[in-house]
Amino acid sequence: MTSNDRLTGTSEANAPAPGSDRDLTTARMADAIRVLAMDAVQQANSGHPGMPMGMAEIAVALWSRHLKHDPAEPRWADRDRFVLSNGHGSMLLYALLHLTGYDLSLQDLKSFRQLHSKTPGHPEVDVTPGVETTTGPLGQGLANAVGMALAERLLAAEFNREGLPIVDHRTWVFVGDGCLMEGISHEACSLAGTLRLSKLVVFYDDNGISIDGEVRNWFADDTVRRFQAYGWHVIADVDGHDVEALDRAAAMAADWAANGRDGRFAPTLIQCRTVIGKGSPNRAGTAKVHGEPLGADEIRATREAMRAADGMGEPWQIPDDVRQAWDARARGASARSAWNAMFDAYRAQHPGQAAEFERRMRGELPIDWDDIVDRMVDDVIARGETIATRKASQNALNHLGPALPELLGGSADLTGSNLTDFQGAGALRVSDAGLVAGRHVNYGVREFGMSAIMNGVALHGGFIPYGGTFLTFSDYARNALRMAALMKRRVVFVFTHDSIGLGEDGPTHQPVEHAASLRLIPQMDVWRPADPVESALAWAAAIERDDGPSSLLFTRQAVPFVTRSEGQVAAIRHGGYVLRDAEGAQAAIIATGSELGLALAARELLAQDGIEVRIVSMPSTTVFDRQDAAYKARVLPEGMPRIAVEAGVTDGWWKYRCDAVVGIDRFGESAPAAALFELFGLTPARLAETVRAVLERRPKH
Ligand SMILES: Cc1ncc(C[n+]2csc(CCOP(=O)(O)OP(=O)(O)O)c2C)c(N)n1
Repeated sequence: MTSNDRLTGTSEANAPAPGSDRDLTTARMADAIRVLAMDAVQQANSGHPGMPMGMAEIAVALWSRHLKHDPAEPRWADRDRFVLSNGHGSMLLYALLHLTGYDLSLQDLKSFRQLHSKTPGHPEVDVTPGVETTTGPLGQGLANAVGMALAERLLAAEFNREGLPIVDHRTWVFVGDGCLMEGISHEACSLAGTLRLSKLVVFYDDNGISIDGEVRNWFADDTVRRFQAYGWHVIADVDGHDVEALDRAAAMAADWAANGRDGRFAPTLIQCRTVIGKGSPNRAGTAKVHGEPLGADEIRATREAMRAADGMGEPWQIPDDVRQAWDARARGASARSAWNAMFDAYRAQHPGQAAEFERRMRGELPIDWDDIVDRMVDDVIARGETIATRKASQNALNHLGPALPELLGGSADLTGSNLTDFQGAGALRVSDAGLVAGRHVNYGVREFGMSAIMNGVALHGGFIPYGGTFLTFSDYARNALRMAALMKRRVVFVFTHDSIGLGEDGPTHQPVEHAASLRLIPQMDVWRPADPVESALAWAAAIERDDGPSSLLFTRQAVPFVTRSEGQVAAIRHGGYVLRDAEGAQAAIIATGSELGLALAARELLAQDGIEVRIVSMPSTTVFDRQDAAYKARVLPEGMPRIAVEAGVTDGWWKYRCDAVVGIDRFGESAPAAALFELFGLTPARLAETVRAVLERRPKH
């Protein structure tokens, strides 16, 4: 038996006869998408008409017959999630949101791609109501969707009660050839298959065209068998312009999502054979229609050629019957009120759980959060341990994990190195019936996939995802980190083995430029804590931050515990603070992470020579940079020479107007850590020497 179904033609008994009212209505609905996409791209003089025109019937089938949503409440917790992974076709989504009744006017469509419009070039979450995630970098939307489907399953397992499935929705995705060519689609779909995320349904826009032309010259995979090999259900060879066939495929996928297929739960791929730019007499089926306006003549010819476009003859013209057919507000309102009634019953029977669900979906921290942090910090200080900061991170998680059920951890196959699991976390596992819930996800060796999946988990709501890998592999994940920052989502990226201090694994594994390069990403907070106290507070800051991601950089090697006053502990939250000072300090050493210990030792050496220095610990430059000018001037006073030290590239430190920066502007070497710190001059003696040299260079007052 082949495990894919073939659905072709409309010959089934319940399909409307060609030319029937229903057939005409669906054709007019699809043509409405086409004209809006053509007109908007033409007006903006940029954009991608081909995909919306080619996926119009798929959109009709899904959005008018299957998608559970309420245009009046785009944030309804139990809505189906819809992800346009091929985000260049943004006009498809904008047309759908406009036509189904979201707060997106025709005027908004006319402002497509203009400054501050609600219709930016690619879909952006929080800009347009109904857009679930920011897409455009191909493949990542699909990975986000895997995260959404994972979050749905886990929340359902945690909160649903007998007869009260308050979490029960599907995640629908549109992808094109580009998404499936991208490597991240392999990472994400392989994991989705393994985890049997049956409520994930992907429509593949199999049009054979990408920007360079016919994809058979560079993308000849057997996609159906590829997804079967991942363990997915596949519905192959669906005519992507036959709404009835698409409807049946979606219904089948929805049935399998709920009940499994022959008892087997798996995500579903629906392979839709389409023609890019369908409807355009001269451009359909060509790469030319992918990403440029059709032009006035071709638009006119397209309008004339459309069989069902009566009343759509002028730009932006959508007749009332088409608007009514698309309007999803009544259906949405009734679906949501049914859910509200269920939730009321849930609240009556499980008041604590209901409140907790609402808290989680709002992304609020528990009421006793401050106490949780205080207890954690008190414990860390009392222990006073000299340990690796990765271990300190795990100790923090042992406090935070049990107290915050929304924390969902994970690692890209480095759990024992990243120390991302906490006591009692429980590993997420699968059984024949689906997921066996746990609080730690083994993402496998899939750094990019993990990161984009975590973004999807955060976008879904109900969880604060975190996941670990080695810092040097942050590059693999980089665009997902950027997307988390762009989308301002609370995702915590744990990066251990943060310098040459990892030692023998050598330059392939020793990050040099990574801390500096993560700090370049706007809206990304980067922490490189120096000891268990700073590690705990870095975690607290990352969790409290609800408007962006954080990268937490931890050492492999042990670092000395640092004593602090209460005021200094509090000041860690400013990102940089004065840790040691002296009357008449002649210079400030700024240090992060494992180099703080070095700076403290250099200070001792200098003191023996009668040179007093101030030590500034700077666990987070990104947070420090946001402090007000007065605070920054107190920490780094004008006129006090500054010497920065970090086991990484020096570039980023010059912005603090340093007199010298001690760092590593080359790749590392394979050797024990101590030998490497020696080799690169990262020793107390060399640092003290640098300070002396700076002071000698400075004019004496
Ligand atoms: C990661 C990434 N690489 C490149 C691009 C630029 N790009 C946008 S669309 C596209 C081709 C996509 O082809 P396909 O998915 O088949 O879309 P269609 O031609 O069907 O619209 C490319 C290369 C991108 N958006 N993201």
